[in-house]
Amino acid sequence: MAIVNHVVRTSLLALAAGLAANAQAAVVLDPVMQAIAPGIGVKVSPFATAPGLYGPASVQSMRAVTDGSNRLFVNDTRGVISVTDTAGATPGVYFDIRRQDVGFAQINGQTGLVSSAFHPNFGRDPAMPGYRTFYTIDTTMAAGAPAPTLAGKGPVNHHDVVREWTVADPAAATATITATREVMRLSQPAGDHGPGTIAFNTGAAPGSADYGKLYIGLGDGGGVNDPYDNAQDPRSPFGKILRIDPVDPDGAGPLAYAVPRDNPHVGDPAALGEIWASGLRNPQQFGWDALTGRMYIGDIGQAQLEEVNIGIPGANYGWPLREGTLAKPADKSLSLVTDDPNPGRFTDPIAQYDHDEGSAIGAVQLYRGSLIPELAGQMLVDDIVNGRIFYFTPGDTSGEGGLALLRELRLELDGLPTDMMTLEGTWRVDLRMGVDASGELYLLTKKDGNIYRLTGAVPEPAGWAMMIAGLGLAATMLRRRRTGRGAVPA
Ligand SMILES: [Ca+2]
Ligand SMILES: [Ca+2]
Ligand SMILES: [Ca+2]
Repeated sequence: MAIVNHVVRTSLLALAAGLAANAQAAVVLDPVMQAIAPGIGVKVSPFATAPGLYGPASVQSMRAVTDGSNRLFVNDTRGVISVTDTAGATPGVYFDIRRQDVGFAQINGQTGLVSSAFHPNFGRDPAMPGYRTFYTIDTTMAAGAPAPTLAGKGPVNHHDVVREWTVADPAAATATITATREVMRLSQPAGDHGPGTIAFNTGAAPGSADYGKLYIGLGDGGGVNDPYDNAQDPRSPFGKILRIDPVDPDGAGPLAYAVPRDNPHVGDPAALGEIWASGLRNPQQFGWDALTGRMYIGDIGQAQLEEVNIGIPGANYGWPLREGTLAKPADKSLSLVTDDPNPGRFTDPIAQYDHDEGSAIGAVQLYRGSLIPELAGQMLVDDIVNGRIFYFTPGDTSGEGGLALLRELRLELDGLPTDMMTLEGTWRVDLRMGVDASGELYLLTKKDGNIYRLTGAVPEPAGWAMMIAGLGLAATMLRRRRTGRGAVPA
């Protein structure tokens, strides 16, 4: 077996891999050869812990509302939305879907109350739509459930349901629900790679085309290498980001939302009008740059590569035919990548990292806060599993393959270098990120509901000996602080 640079060229392997159509196809063993180097350091500070009503809070996202209250709503997939504020008020339970008669069922760690989105007018202008509404996506069992609005290809494992909730008073500390309705119900073929994020483009101004449009990120419906061929099927909602107007156009009838006329596939009978982007494996987290309005999508990879994509209406990000900037064999039993070129119809990521560095991309968060000027305009991403945080300049092409060059964010707690694995005391941090209305950054641990805040930059790194000593020391100090043993300087 010959090894040329970082690729293995062997016709035997290519044939075994079902790659005979392209005799030149080469398996790429190390898609990104350059290791991610350390970059700037920031201070991390414990902020709050979400209340664990049904076991440790499984926090997957945090939403700021722009009603001037500085409230932060924290989404626990076990069924709870809790609320704190930028001052770090002790989080209280805002909403508990288990107390609503909707058939809620958390089947595994990728299901449950997966995401929530507050209407951009929530708590702002009582004369305008959305003043008292927020939206959630949750999972229910399929047996005995209403018929789905949209169905993925393959068997039926469970349903994903987008719901609208109306509250009595948007300023209240807990949600008193006065009305609810199903907006959309989807049948999903497997238990994983389902809903990730639902969100409004909070940067869209009232009256603009994107204002009040709800984006719904859906993975490929589950399994290895999209076994039911959902992501490339324009009639399947899975492996897509959908965009809908969640307002029921007639207040009755089967369709409880509208398809925006400016969606990219409207008028194409071969495609669902709801589809905004396609060819995604598990776009669990996406969001917008508050300054430019540009959308960024993280896509969790299978074999080798974790992606950051720019959101473009109508774009096809290639899954399961592409992973990162490389190709995937048509043979679904193979989890590997080859160097076949992009045939042109797929949109490549602007940044990627490989599984030498991590294994699943979490947040994609463009920093527009003011506490850390060193990160202004930088895109921050994290690896869900090991909790490492990387950053890059969107548009930079100085990395391998003309993509952006990633650096690793260094963390310090109370003046001591640390990292999220050490702080959380686990090999699986289950890290996500959130942002407040001022653009400041928070770290969310889905494992236990701990929330941290990034509060400023730190000087250049200490020596290695200091770093190694500091890793354990910072964690010990944090544990003491949490258990009230021993004063720790603020
Ligand atoms: Ca590598
Ligand atoms: Ca209707
Ligand atoms: Ca892709």
